[in-house]
Amino acid sequence: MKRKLAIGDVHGCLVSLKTLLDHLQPTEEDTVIMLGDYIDRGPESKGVIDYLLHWPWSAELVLLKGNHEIIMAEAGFSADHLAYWCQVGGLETMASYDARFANIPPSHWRFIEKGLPYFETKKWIYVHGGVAPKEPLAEQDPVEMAWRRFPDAKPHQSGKRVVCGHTVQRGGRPTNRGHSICIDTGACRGGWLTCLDAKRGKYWQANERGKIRSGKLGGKKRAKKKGNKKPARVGISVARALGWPA
Ligand SMILES: [Mn+2]
Repeated sequence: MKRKLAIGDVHGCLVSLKTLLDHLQPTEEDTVIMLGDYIDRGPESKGVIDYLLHWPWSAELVLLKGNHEIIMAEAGFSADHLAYWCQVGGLETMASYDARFANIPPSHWRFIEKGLPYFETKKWIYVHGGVAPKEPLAEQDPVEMAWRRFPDAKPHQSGKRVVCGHTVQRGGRPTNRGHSICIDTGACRGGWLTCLDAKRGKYWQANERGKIRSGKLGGKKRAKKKGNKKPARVGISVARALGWPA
């Protein structure tokens, strides 16, 4: 059985990632698409990168780039960049390298840089944040694709449906809006790491306690009414100051 298995934001949650893949046992017929945000906030960012660099499965592995990989790659540019990274979970990543930049091997820096902006199949688009609705994918800005938020998602002109991460779904389950499905379910915040087989509408989730559960994707939900906007976090204002769209 050929499967396209999309996995959401890992954020250093190695136990969740291993638990999920041990359960799914992806074979050479499968493709595993990692949606990015491998690092930051969670306990084992270094371990997650090592695991993916030494991918133990015969399934093809597709690695997308999340906004946290972009932030880490730019952390060395200036004190402001470094401070921003630390605010959004970089401290935990640094801790996983014993708090020394010199301990981050070149292979890990290359890993951080190499992720793709998106991956597409005949019917699906996989991306970290989201896509601009009216532009061909190849013409879109990769940084914007990593930062777009799920509530702003609109159908893409190609007619393909989008699978994304990046925006934590508070209920701990993936959200299906028809044209777009978000599978970031807050792995590093005591939540779940989600893997979605979009074609079959089936998902599996694991957490840091090594638990597994599964479910069927629900029907599309209406967008919630606007209003009651939460105040932006400190990190977001820094991101704006540095020219990153929040
Ligand atoms: Mn993200």
